Amino acid sequence: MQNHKNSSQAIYNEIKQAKKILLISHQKPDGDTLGANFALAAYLRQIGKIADSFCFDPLPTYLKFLPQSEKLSSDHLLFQQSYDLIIIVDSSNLEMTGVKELLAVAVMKAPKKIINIDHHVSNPHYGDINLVINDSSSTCEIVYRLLKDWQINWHADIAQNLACGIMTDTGGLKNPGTGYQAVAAVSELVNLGANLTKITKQALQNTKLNQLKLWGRALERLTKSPNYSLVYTWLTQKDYQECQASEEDSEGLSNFLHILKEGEVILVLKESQSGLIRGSLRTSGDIDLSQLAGLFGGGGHKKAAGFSLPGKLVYDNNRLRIV
Ligand SMILES: [Mn+2]
Repeated sequence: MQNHKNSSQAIYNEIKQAKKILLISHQKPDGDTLGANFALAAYLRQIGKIADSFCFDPLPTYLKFLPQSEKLSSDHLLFQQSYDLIIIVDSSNLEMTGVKELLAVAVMKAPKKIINIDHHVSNPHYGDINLVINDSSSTCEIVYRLLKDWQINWHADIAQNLACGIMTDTGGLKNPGTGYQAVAAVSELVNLGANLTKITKQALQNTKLNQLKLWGRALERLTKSPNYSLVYTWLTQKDYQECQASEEDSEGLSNFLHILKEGEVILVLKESQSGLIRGSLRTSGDIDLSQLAGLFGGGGHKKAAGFSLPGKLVYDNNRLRIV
């Protein structure tokens, strides 16, 4: 915790000195990276700073309910502006921002510090100041602790964004990454104005019909490995086409499979259009999946990780093969 307190103070000092701050979320954004971004931006604007929120990809429709989300920009021209400080949230490496090169150029032109706030185990501490807490449920939980340390004046915009990040990254306070701190934070955020019903309806219970049909195919194929405590399933490009679903629609499936009683490890293999097979691993057990995913060149968290391999999925003679 000593480390956390030191970084917390260091980050506060940098913010105090800066006038104009750029906040960056990871590409293909989720509720956590954008919640952390918008919460920090709301706080910074409150204390009179200029804060710009950036994400390589546009705001997903299901997150449009987040306060101050309308200010999110995907404009690369932002990187030509002069910022005093850059804060990157929920990105386990610089590649995840999608703007690694633009960042490098911006820092070279006018040196400025990069603050890295994240909860991924595989984060290599790429920032000048790094606040990486692996056992945090979410980046929003870390930002919550920061804002508590700084004794800010809370308002509902900040609370709603942070609660959304914790709720989405923990699957509604249910997945194994959910600790006491996450539950306590959400409880207090509700007291500070967060609306959990709205977050649940907008960001957690928002599965589309075609998406469920696609998941249905994967559910039908669920197979328990005879040798390992592993349950796996798969989706092919044909499945996406026949269900009129996009690759994005398979997201959430592996988290959903946490409801399974059997299997310590859940593996979902998905054929992507790019010729890669993406694997998502989930566990409720005491296994470090980031290491397992690492064997295939992937990474992630202890309880949730992923990897990609070149190839296609073929199922014949009751066997699934990668060719
Ligand atoms: Mn996260």
